[in-house]
Amino acid sequence: MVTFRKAAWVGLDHMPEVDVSSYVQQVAAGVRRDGQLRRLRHSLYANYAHNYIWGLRTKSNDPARLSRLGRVERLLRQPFARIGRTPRAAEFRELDFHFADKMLDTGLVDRLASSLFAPQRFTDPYLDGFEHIGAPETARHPFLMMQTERLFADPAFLEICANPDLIAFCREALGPKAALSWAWAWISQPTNAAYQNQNWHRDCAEPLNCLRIFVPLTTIEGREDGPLELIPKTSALRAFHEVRRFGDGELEALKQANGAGVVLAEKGDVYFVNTFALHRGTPPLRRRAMLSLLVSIGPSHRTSAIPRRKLSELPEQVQATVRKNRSFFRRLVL
Ligand SMILES: O=C(O)CCC(=O)C(=O)O
Repeated sequence: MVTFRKAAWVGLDHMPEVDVSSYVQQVAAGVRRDGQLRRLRHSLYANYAHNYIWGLRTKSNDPARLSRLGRVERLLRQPFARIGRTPRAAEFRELDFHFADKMLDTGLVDRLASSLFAPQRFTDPYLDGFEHIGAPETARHPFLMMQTERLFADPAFLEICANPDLIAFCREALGPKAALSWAWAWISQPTNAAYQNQNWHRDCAEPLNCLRIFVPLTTIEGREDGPLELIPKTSALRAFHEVRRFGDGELEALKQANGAGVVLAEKGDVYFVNTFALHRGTPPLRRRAMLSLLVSIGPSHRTSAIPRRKLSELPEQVQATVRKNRSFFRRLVL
């Protein structure tokens, strides 16, 4: 369960989430440059993002309120944008879901999967203090998260984010101010009990206008691979909007009425989800790897922890796309 924080002034030692390092830690680790102006800029941005989420977004989960606030955000940030006009974006608005067959090159997906399956330090955002150093196969823990800084620096990760059709869909669904705001890569390990996000929930602490992109890094052929399960058309539903996990039994009628389903996918397939809709991961019997991108108009409370890089520091193969889509990458690239 997410621990709901309160609006507050946060300092340079603030960690936006378990194991997402603070400005001070990043400077000490050499992944962020320091300076008086940089501190001031970071401080202002981190406080804006923190309070946008913990002061405004999480005040209430009432879908009607969120929809009103979301409209205000769109009006302020992109007053002339027309969103949801393409058939696929209109369908996404209705269903909370869009599946894109073979959007990515499978070799590229394999490259990121290799980085994730390599021996390294893994943590678990749901379990403060947990770490596993080594190969994933040697861990028994159900959830292994790749270190964020390592993920953001991975050339294959950047190449996936720079897929022109992926960016185009985000703009169709959210508008021209859609930007990459955070990302997670994790391994779900075989387990016979639902762990954390493998229980029904809504994502309740994400920006007002956002979507999540799921990129399976291993094939999801059936139940044994722990597919995402979704109840479509529930992002605007008033029922079940409390911030908690829900039991299968509680949602049975809704699942029947809306046609809940699991998402099977081959490597290279990508799916876009409005994760304010009811969803859950399912416990896999085989090891499963996933990349998920958060794309939004406003920032996530974690966004300020992204050490932004110069365009010239990015791998050459992504520079042209990033240059063409500066707004989409504004939170990653200076
Ligand atoms: O593992 C999955 O497919 C589900 C992830 C999920 O529910 C979440 O991250 O909120």
